[in-house]
Amino acid sequence: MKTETNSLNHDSEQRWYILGAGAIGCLWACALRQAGEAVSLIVREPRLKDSSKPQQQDIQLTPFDKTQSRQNFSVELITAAQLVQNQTADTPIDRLIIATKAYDAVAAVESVLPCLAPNAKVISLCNGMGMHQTILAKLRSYINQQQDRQLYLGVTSDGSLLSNNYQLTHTGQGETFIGEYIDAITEKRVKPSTAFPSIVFNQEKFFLNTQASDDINFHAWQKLLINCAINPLTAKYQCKNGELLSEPVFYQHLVNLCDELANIYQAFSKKNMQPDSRPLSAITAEALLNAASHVATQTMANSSSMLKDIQAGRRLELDYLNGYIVKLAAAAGLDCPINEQLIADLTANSAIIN
Ligand code: KPL
Repeated sequence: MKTETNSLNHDSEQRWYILGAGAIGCLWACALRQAGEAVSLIVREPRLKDSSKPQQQDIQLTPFDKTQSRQNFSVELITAAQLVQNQTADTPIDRLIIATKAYDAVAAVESVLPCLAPNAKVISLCNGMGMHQTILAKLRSYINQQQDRQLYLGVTSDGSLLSNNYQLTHTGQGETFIGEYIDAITEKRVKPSTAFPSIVFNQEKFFLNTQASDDINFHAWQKLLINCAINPLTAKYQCKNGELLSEPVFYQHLVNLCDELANIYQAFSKKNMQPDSRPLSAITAEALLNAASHVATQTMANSSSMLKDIQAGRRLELDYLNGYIVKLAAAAGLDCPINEQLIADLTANSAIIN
């Protein structure tokens, strides 16, 4: 096993802060450490041995390519309270990754707002939609007109599994599209956006496949709809992703759900042509079923994040997935009985488990 050496000095220019020490947060931490960047994972207090000070932690990564040996990457674990307490003017956070559950994202960003640099670049790798507008408003609320914090979306199809004690397996080599989030309803960008730190696009140094996108809305919507199709059905039927295609009853449910999702999406997209994006109406029911089937095939032996959440008794991300779609449907005056029934079933189910 290889162990990389970790520089402990706090060179704020090169340090990335990651909110959320789950599987995706840890995967990005390893990729950044391997590329020579410093990384701090912002964690909740109980994850520290001594809550009064930050600590070093090794993450052991099993790479996607099984011919490569396992590697240890050392990162700093720190709490938001410690960051706020110890902040000085010359150590602001200028690179922040949000890798929490969707429902925790706004509060997590708020907890580090006082430490964010005026020109900080913030990227959200969260599933779901409905929180980005609020996050952008929070980022902008602390600065004056001349300054410009930017929010990016990272739409990722990488798969990873984190077990206890920071053992991480990169289970699926996907790709991540990165583009600036622009709230089309309230904001038309006047200043051209500056680029996201180039290290994450350096394919020689950074082991994740990343691509800059000038049409991030399209990727974000596509991922949202795929998650809305696969996640609640696998949680309802307690099945692996691939079983949605092989069990006729599950598959028929998937077909009907994709139909309803695509209808709502198309009604919404006709009303809200995004100024910086290709027309959103490119996703038809058939295209969505194909895309969802492709992802279910690629990840056939995996449990979706919602199935894992329900099995672990955790809160579900429904409000930011199908719940978000239900809100759009209501605004467009459309019925969405399949989505509503799924939400009702899963809410009842997770209440029993909890
Ligand atoms: O992103 C996923 C998730 O589980 O949240 C999919 C793509 C559905 C893979 O399981």
